[in-house]
Order: sequence, then C-alpha cells, then structure tokens
Amino acid sequence: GVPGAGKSTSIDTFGMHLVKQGRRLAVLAIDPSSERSGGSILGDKTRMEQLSREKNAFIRPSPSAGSLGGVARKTRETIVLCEAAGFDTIFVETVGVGQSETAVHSMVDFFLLIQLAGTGDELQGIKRGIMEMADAIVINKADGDNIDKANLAATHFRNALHLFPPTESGWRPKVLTYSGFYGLGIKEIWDMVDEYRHFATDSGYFEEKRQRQTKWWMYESINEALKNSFYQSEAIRSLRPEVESDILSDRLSSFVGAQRLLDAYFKSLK
Ligand SMILES: Nc1nc2c(ncn2[C@@H]2O[C@H](COP(=O)(O)OP(=O)(O)OP(=O)(O)O)[C@@H](O)[C@H]2O)c(=O)[nH]1
Ligand SMILES: [Mg+2]
Repeated sequence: GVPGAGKSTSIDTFGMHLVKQGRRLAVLAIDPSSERSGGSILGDKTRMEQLSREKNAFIRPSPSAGSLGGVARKTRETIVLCEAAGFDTIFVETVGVGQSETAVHSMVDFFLLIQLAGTGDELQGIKRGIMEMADAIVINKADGDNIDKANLAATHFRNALHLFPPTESGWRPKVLTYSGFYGLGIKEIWDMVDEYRHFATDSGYFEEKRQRQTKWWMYESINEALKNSFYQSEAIRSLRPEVESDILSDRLSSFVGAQRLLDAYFKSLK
C-alpha cells in the first residue's frame, strides 16, 4: 500500500487477530527507510501499539539504509530465520511505489494490496503490474462516511480485475473492504487468505511457488556476486573509462565495448 494507506495500523489489527488465535507472528519491512515517510523504528512501533506489547509478535526494525536489492535479500534471509525460530506467520510490509513489490513477490506466499477509496479514478494511480501481482485487493478505511465510497471502489476493482488474464495459480483475486482502525472486516480477510492457502495447497501451486522462489534466490545471489566481482575488479576499473569514451564517440559499438570489458575481466581471472 502507498504511504498512508494504513499498513502499520492494519498490521497491528491483523496481527492481534492472529496472535489471539495462538499464532506467532513476525513483521518485517522491506523498504529502506530513506524511501519511507518517517518509517523509523519508533514510528512503526507506536503505530503497532498493541502488537509491540505481545510476546508472540516480533517486529523487526525497518532497515535504515542500503540498496533495495540488499535489503530484499536480508529480508528473505530473515524470513528463513524467523521460520526456523518458530514464527508461523510472517508479514512483509512494503510501500506501494517503486520496485520493492517485485522483490516482495518473490518471497511471499500471498500478496495483499491495500488500497483506499478515492475520487473514482483510483485505478489510474496504480501500476497495472502491481495489481497483477495481487492475490487480493483490500480497501481500507471503510468506516464512517467512507463506507459507500469504499464499496464503490471495490466494484471498480472487481470490474478491472475481470479484464486481467487468469492468474498462474488459477486463483481469482478477491476484493474486500475493511477498516484496520476500527477492526471491521478483519476476520473475512483472514478467512479469504486461508481459503487461498487451501486452494493453492490442494493444487500443488503453493509448494511449486516456494520451490521456484528458493531457486530464484540462489540465482539472484549468484548474479549479484558476479556483478560485484566484475565491477570491483581492478582490470575493469582501469579499463572502463577508456571503453566508455570509445563507445560514446562511436569508435566502438556498445556490443564490442561490452565484449572488450568481458574479455579483460575473464583474462584477469586466469
Ligand atoms: N478512518 C480510518 N483511518 C485509518 C484506518 N487505518 C489507518 N488510518 C489512519 O491513516 C493514517 C495512516 O495510517 P498508517 O497505518 O500509519 O499508514 P501506513 O500505510 O503505515 O503509512 P506509512 O508508514 O507512512 O507508509 C493514520 O492517521 C491512521 O490513523 C482506518 O481503517 N480508518
Ligand atoms: Mg507505516
């Protein structure tokens, strides 16, 4: 969800719902705080006021710095660690802007998009790609004067989703309204997540997706390490400015330039 959509408030409410059922919950955030609007540790903990007092809930402070890729990898590692430590439910929070959703999508079982009812043109502000990743869209702040608007927004989203191609899992993404602040519609959302879990487990998709993610992270780590090794090597550092200026002045094509650098790199390894 975008800043202000009510992620922290919702995690607090959803989290309490689960903790009361005897679950152990870990909450991780993926956005480096430079991107966040005041997403400091204290800020998040005061927004998750109830949850932060629960001994069966662990809230990891938001990373304070680092590249998105680095933060994403650490979050993935933390998920594995939390599972090993006995947390049976893990929330990964991300701000609905930028590239972080793709990284999140590659580490979660279920992707929930939090939206707000707007002026009727809410669909325009959302990247199609993000909507395509969502297993459900939930419209927050369906309380007080806002209930009708939220229901209308839900209808818009349902109609929009109908135009999308079927999802890989065969699951039809659901649209629900709720109020994180007043705790309305929370049970319905969790029942729906549960329904998905049964659906995907029965079809085998759940396990298949996890295995694909496991593989993806291995190759992602390899790619990252290779890239670093390349760009940090002495051979590349000294040759790069020259090749770059050659391609900029059309003395070399981009492809020949790339080959020249790669050759120099591989030679330096021998
Ligand atoms: N009326 C109403 N207000 C809400 C609800 N949920 C959150 N809010 C309010 O919306 C504001 C933003 O809520 P947050 O939970 O901090 O939103 P967030 O998505 O975590 O925001 P960032 O951390 O800035 O990305 C706060 O003032 C909340 O009190 C709700 O269900 N109904
Ligand atoms: Mg927040």
